[in-house]
Amino acid sequence: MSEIYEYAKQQYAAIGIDTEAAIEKLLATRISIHCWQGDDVNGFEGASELSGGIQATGNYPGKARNAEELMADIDKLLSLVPGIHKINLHASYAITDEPVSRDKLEPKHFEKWVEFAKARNLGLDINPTLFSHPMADDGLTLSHPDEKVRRFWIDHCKAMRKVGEYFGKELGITCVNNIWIPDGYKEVPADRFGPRLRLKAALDEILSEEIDSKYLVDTVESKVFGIGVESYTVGSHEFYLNYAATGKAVCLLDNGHYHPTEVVSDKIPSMLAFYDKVALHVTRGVRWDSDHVVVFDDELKEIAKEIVRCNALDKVIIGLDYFDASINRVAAWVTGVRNMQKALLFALLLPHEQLKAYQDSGDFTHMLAMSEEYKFYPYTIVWDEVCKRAGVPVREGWVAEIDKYEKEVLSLR
Ligand code: RNT
Ligand code: ZN
Repeated sequence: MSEIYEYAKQQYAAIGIDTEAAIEKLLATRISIHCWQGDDVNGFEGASELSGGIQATGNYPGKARNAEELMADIDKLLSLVPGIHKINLHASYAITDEPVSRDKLEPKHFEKWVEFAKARNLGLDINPTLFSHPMADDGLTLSHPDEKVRRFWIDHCKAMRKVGEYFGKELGITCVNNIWIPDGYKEVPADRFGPRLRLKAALDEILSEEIDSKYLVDTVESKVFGIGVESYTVGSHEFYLNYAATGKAVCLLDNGHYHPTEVVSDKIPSMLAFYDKVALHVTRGVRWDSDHVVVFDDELKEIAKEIVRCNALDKVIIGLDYFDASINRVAAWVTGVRNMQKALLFALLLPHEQLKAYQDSGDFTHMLAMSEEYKFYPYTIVWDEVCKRAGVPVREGWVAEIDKYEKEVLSLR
């Protein structure tokens, strides 16, 4: 153990914090890393453009063009972040010889991913893909007025639950199946009720098959608006919050999906007062749901603090969701994952009991003064120790690795 880590350890011990326990907890926390940062949400179906009101802007060279390249990039990413994680897939990343219609996808079309995950001790999560597809051309899927369109997407979502169950069984790690739909209207609609009733019925049918929660957890992701669907979103926060109250699915909160002054950190304890589980898509919206790379900002720290002080590391399912095509994509990935972990470590190193006691006794002077002082405690030294123990580059050491990878691999694509 380095002298400098010993120093940090003592500083924290003096305020009742065990850095060893914090390191252990951090390294035991799997982050669900989204595969789609590697290829701008393209997938392997030869999609010509991203639809559904989301956008990856930029044209940085070197994006992964197939499964082999994406897997190689994931390997590079995993070598640069501490801990063991989960990879979050979309249906559009199925690996098939011939094109397979999304409503006909089966576990066998994801065998290669299971093989990949097994060899690396990873978990796998899944998302049905209800965008970038001719059947979603008008931006409507599960709430579509046409029964045939709804049928296609219902069957797709059912198929993906079976894939998720297969992941859970094969890997022994519960798979999260997240349903996000782009459905909404550009103009103020004439009917807000009908689409929501159709969505509710569709979800009921999709989720009607009992699947052991040891293998699969279903989540539903709400949104406030998307590009081209500015006036109305079928799957709003209230819609899914109430849907989750039926016990059929778990809410997934994406912090890019709320009004600008509304924060997910504050929603976490509200959710935990009623639910055993809540899922997150951690992202960074700049002026809108822009899905910028996650940085070590105040809201990220606040989210991590809520997870830790609610003692909910096993209740809050942490997933990432950003896609930046304007910089080296692997660097973007690594930056966000490491920041999520840094924020969790920062939160694990705070004396929450003491700060709560100040609040409960009405001593807001100490609550504020001490919270501010703790921001300058040596958590960066503990982070270096985490990286050392996990055998990944310390501090900016990983950036040189990316430069090398760009030169030797990405620039040849
Ligand atoms: C879109 C949602 C959704 C997607 C991914 C690709 O606004 O955040 O989670 O980003 O499914
Ligand atoms: Zn999301």
